[in-house]
Amino acid sequence: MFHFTALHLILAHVLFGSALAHGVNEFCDDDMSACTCPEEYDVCPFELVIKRMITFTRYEKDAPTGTRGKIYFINDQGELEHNPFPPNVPGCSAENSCTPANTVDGETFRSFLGVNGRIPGPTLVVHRGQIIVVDVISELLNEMITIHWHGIRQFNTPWMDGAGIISQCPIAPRNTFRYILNASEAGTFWYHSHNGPQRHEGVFGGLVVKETQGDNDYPIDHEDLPESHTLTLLDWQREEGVNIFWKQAAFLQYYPQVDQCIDRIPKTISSFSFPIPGVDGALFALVEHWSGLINGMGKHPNVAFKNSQLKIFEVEADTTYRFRLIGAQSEYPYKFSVDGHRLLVIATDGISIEPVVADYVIVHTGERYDILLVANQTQQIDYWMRAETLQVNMIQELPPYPFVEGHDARAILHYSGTPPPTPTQYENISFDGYYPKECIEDSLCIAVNCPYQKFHPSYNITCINAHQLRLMFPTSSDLLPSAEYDEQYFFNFGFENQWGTGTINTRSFIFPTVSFHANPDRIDNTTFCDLGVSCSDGCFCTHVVNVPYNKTIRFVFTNRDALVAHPIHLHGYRFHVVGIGYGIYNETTGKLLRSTDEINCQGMAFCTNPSWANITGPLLTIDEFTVQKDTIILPAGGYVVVHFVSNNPGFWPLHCHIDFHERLGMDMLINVAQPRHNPAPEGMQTCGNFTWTVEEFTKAVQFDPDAQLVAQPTDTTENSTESTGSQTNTCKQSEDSDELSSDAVAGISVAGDVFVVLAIFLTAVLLYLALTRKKGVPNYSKGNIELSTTTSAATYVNPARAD
Ligand SMILES: *[C@@H]1O[C@H](CO)[C@@H](O)[C@H](O)[C@H]1NC(C)=O
Ligand SMILES: *[C@@H]1O[C@H](CO)[C@@H](O)[C@H](O)[C@H]1NC(C)=O
Ligand SMILES: *[C@@H]1O[C@H](CO)[C@@H](O)[C@H](O)[C@H]1NC(C)=O
Ligand SMILES: [Cu+2]
Repeated sequence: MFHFTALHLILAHVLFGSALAHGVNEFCDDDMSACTCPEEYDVCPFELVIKRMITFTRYEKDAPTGTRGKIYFINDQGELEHNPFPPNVPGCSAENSCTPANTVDGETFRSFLGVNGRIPGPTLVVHRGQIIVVDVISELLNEMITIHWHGIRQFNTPWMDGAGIISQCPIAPRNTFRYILNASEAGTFWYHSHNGPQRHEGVFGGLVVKETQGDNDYPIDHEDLPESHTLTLLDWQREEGVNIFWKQAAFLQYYPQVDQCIDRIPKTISSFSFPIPGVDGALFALVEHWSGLINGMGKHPNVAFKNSQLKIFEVEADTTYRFRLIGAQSEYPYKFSVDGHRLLVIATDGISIEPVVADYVIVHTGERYDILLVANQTQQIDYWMRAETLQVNMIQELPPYPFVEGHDARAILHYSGTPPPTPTQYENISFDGYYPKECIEDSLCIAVNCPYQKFHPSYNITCINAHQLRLMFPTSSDLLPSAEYDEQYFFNFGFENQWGTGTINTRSFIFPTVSFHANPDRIDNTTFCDLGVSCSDGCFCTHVVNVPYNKTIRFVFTNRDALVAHPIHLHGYRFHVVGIGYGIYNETTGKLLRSTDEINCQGMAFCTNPSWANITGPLLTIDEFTVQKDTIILPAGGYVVVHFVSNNPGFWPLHCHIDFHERLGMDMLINVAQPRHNPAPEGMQTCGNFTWTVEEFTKAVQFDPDAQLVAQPTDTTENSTESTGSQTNTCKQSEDSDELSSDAVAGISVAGDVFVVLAIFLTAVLLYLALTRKKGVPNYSKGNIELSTTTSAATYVNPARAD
């Protein structure tokens, strides 16, 4: 498929020495949904061109950006048909070569952000050890943009992280910005806009780093075809991001189902209700679901199957495939399943885990899950792949409450050998009325990564949650944070202030006016949060917490308002998930009664200074198989405890990955070891085009702060959280100045029945996992894993299986 020669290689090297020339990007053009860099390349050049486009519109390729669009619709034969509007505008033809139509959900005619002419952008496929060079070219009219490389840790290059304003001056219209990254680890990553509410308008795509030794980096035989088997999940919105953002900010909620709210002043709405909740009664979002897309394709509930075009994934019978799921949603977690097939979950957030058999995998925004699917079914040729919200209709008093229908994204799994189904055939695809199988008492279904502790027993669905997953390969001892952390920080995520905006410890994030990394000397710290004073009614400020270098850091994320489960993402790191705690449920209804008793908020209405209710907190352990993630669901009413070694200096955003929550202020910066921050390369200090070379990148990665720091004391002196916030802020003063405790050691303690129950539960889980682990003392090497490379998914029995 790819023709390259030694000459190309030499050419590439020569060109990258100075600048990336157009045309080098021969393995990625507008018509490709995936772009693969050949394994032989050292450096992988890509171009991503960002444009605002209109859905259902094909643009003539030779015309200037945004012009000569032709409207298409999906007719009753399921084919794209040209709507001759404006009159006398001819459709696309062999002479008039056009972009794809981007029909999204078959319904919503609006603008979106196209990457290389499509939504989503192409999946970029590279190999471990390669250097990725991406020129992002903005052809936007008035918006600034950045691209964040989600899951890539950017050691020594925090200014390549693409966090708008934080790591760089956002890319202005008609500018080009060159990102250079190291593909140092294999795994499923992704890229997306990190500036304004843009991501879910289309600026995202997969970034898959394959192992270099052939196809498989997992000891179960499988076909790994990231070009064709990467799925991005998106809850597609009815309106542009800024519209929804400002309506939500004004009224807290947004009602796409109410026509009057779109383009007419509402006159008749007398009662508002929150969006439909999940089984625990908590919400998933403050914006109701509109339609779901898999790889940019889906079907709005108003649209007939024959008038939709869905993504079709081909498989050959009796073969095991890796599918990579990427949670690109703006708001809703999706429960992913494939009719008639069980899934073997083998990786999360780019790291391999011990395989877990599952019927459903829940993927929230920011998360990735890799699954193996054994294509061994024989009854049919086509099966539904479903990504459904977890919303339930509480139309009856007691569970099981039925799941909401139509709030889903569909794709098709097609066994090859016959032509794939056409839209007029979609509605004939069904599977016995049950999917992926019937969940009954004798044969429970398994859901991985529930956003709550459990389903009510009446559902017959067992949850295996993120902290119960185990790594496939042990963490090497030098990278393993200890159970006895050095510093502990509490962050309460919610809508806890008098304005109902997104908050962390009652503080709504406001951006600095210059980039932290590009212009560190020009930072105006008068907007910084003063962490030394209380902010009990809420504050708007630039929330920065300083973290010392190379310590074991514990973060405790809490969710005291118990309104919405939040997926929390930390840039620059992959943390170890050592524990998840949950709220208190009514065992009869399965609904949350209140948030956990383990977190203390000093009786405050808004939780500005959370701590453990019981001084030492729960007993938690960590070992070399403790799962690592970069995005974790924080259950409504519960908490998540993560550990990491603070070995990556930089200003790293910590935020809820729900786009609107983040923009509403549920965001902050973790400032790790400021004296060790590598200065941004020359050229990034001003806005405008930025280009640099692979040689310059390679040099920057080798930055050694110790060589520059000879005269400075060790930075353990800056481990207090007070140092950033000496400036004034808008909050009332209060006695309460002990912002963050830093208890030294976790221990056992007893404070109330709930704590005991939870401690027993956690201990039981850990014991269970310890007992069911394969034998042998891990020696930090791959060789100790007992699965042979010929184990097949069909014969593998998962020891952690709950039934
Ligand atoms: C920035 O790059 C674009 C090409 O992407 C070019 O047309 C423009 O002239 C450049 N501007 C400057 C000031 O160099
Ligand atoms: C749990 O729900 C049931 C049914 O609605 C109710 O009767 C009971 O009082 C609730 N229990 C608590 C502790 O609220
Ligand atoms: C297909 O493979 C799964 C293992 O993933 C196994 O449980 C199931 O029984 C197989 N089904 C058939 C029809 O062979
Ligand atoms: Cu959130």
